[in-house]
Amino acid sequence: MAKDKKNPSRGIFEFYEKNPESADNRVFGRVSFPDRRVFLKGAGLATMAAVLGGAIPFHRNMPAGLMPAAFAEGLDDVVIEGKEGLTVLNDRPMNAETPPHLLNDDITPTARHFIRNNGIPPTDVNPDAWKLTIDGLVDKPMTLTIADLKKNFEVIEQQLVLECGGNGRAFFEPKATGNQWTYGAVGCSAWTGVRLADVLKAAGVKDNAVYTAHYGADKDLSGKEGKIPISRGVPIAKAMGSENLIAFAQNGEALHPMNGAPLRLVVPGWPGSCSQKWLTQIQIRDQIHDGPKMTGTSYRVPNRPVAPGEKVDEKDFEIIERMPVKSLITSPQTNTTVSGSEISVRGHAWSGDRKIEKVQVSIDFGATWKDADLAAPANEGAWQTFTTKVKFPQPGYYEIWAKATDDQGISQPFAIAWNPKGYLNNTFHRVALVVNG
Ligand SMILES: Nc1nc2c(c(=O)[nH]1)N[C@H]1C(S)=C(S)[C@@H](COP(=O)(O)O)O[C@H]1N2
Ligand SMILES: [Mo]
Repeated sequence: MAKDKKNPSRGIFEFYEKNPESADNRVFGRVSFPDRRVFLKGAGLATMAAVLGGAIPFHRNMPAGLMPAAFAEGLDDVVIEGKEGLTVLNDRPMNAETPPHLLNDDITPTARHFIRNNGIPPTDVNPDAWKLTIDGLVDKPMTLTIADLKKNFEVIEQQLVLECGGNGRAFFEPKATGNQWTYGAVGCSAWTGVRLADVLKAAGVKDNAVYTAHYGADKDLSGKEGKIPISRGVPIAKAMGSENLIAFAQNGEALHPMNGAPLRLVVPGWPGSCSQKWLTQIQIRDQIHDGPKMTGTSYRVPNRPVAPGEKVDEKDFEIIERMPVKSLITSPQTNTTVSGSEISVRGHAWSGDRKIEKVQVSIDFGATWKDADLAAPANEGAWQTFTTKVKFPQPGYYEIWAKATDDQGISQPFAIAWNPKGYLNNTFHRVALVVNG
């Protein structure tokens, strides 16, 4: 730990970056699940203060095992054209998330919008020749070009939150398989397109319709013709909401190839997987859609409380619908050193298809909370930006926590109930800071 002495404020972060689990053990002593709320004292506190090179003013409140443990290891050598600063979790299929401090804008730039692919995107896409078919239980099946969509329906631009159902998976214990998303499988870009509901109304949805089925042009990883990586859908009532778009532009430009060019669905507030990319067909069905990633444990959670690690029968799973209330601190950046006793805090909050009523911020591990200023959403389906200032009583190590509450009075939890595939983690976002005087 010679390096820690030279730069004590980086020390704790490097220590954690190398091996978060052993760091946690050394700092806190061996704390095993589910008893993670052991408080820092004695040897643990001394080790922590030593690696930090400073005090932890609110150490009496500090719960163990909560250090920013999951520093995603990026595949640094992967370059994605038109994307910038994303952490690549996997490159086949391509999956990349955005570090929270790069999500500071009200409208997420395309270069910073995450990528979640289940298969291999189409290449040599010709937007002028692209066709979307609406069929199944409709009076008038139709096949439309993008020009037809623009000509026949009202074109609107909306700021819409897209979040992967597995965002936050990295923090589940025991570990859930799948992409180890930390915080950044979320974005709120300005999408341009036509309302899904307007197109479905024009096609005339029949009375016995139950669910949509979405299809795209990407290929299965195996490359097998006819095998599709993902086809999900939503209940007709959700599809008829005015918030959902069939989009052909993101932030005023053609869609990025990794975000579904030339045409995609954007179904805000529901798991990102409902927002089919490279969209070619929407079929209306008389049953809950059973395409790939609709069944089994995909985008489904147990319908009852389960013990961490418990094997759950597939019949006890239900489809995830709306995404839960959540917030993200986008400034300051975590694992940094700040100077001065007062700093500005900023971030965003969202809750499925509800509004956010309140965002609170804490610098003392949740002992006290302060209401932040909260902006109205730009439109239905957009996130809401919060800002506030926090004052630190003395130099040392702090964490800034944020907690959002929606218009149904539902708040983010301190800890999340485990589920087998690690979905819907909406615990507080925590930013680690060293404050210099
Ligand atoms: N055709 C197709 N659509 C898809 C996917 C996919 O793999 N193929 N992934 C889905 C998932 S799981 C998510 S979270 C969102 C991510 O959208 P983005 O990559 O534009 O951020 O796209 C959804 N639409
Ligand atoms: Mo997803």
